[in-house]
Amino acid sequence: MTVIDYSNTLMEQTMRWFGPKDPVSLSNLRQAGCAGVVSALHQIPNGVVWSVEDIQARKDEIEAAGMRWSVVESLPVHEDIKSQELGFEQFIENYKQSLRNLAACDINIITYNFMPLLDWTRTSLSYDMPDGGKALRFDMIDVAAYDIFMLKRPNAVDGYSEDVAALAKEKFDALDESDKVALEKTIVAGLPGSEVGFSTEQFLQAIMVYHDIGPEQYKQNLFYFLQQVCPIADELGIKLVVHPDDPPFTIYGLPRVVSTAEDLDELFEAVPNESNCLCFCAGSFSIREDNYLEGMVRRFGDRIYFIHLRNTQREQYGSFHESQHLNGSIDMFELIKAIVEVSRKRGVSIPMRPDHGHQILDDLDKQANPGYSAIGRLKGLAELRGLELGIARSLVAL
Ligand code: CS2
Ligand code: MN
Repeated sequence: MTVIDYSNTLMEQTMRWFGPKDPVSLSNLRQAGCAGVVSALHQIPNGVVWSVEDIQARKDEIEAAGMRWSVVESLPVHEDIKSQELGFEQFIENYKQSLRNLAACDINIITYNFMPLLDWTRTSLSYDMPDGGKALRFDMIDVAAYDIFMLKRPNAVDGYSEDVAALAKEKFDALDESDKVALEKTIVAGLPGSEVGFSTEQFLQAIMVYHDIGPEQYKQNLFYFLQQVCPIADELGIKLVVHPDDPPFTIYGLPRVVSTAEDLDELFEAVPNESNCLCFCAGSFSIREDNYLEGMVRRFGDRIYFIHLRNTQREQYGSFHESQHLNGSIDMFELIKAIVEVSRKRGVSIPMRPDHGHQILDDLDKQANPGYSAIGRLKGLAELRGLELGIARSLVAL
């Protein structure tokens, strides 16, 4: 009997699961073809140690659904560690303890980011695509309008070109009160503290703390954090994979540290430990035209332990939207080819997840975490899987 099974790709196929409250179930993920799950203990406040019991319970739940817990995304870095606020050393100790507890449960790929205040930033979570689907979008004019006229950050206008500032003024003048509330709500949606409700004044105050720190010192804060935790992670066999800045340029004058190949060179030079690794988020890096993605995969290949694949379409003035997985600014064929080559050379299967998807079909009538609807991601994963299989097989044939 001939059985042709194309389910085994070189990259381990995973999707993110936000835990029992996620409207997309583990069985949905399994049906999408996932072998692994990317998850975090979102119920535990940032900075508090993850206990072995809680980790094991999540792991058991995932395994009972026929998959494995491949990657933690994220074990968040407390804001006080980023700003080196008095008492931050205790949060570093807590971080080390969570790493020990994760290793005790055999979980060894841990994602984090080092973006001050905001995780990702978008200005629309339901941007209409021509085919009727909805996508996430970042509009530089909206950001400038918010920054200059609502946040009223001192000298904010100097950070934008004259064109952008003029368009922002026009836009702001046309917004009514409910538009303003909606814009602010979307902008702070990526704030780790957004659930505790940041007022505009508090947000501005928090931003000013990072202005005072400045980009050079902020980079040193990242290196310091890693110098403290990496030796423990090395011993535990853990890979700490940093997620790049999203978007990879400054917004609200906040410092950026993981946006370019040069940043990565500096990061790995400052902290050469083998646990200091990278989550290669194609979508985030792709926002900068000067990031040559295939080259970055080849150059930092040995440090890549987790991959996010999504595409973006760059627009005018630094705006962008999340496009279909195979169409956009990234040449996904070239990128996956580089990943396949690096994986083969290293003899490893790197976990990969489709990072976000459009809301399509039944997604449109359902609530999900922004970017994490079931069908849009399933479509993305299926397309990426097919492309990878085609590339892998033709590379063997050549
Ligand atoms: C993710 C990030 O949803 C997303 O865009 O890629 O939120 C990512 O999980 C964090 O930055 C990693 O700490
Ligand atoms: Mn990502």
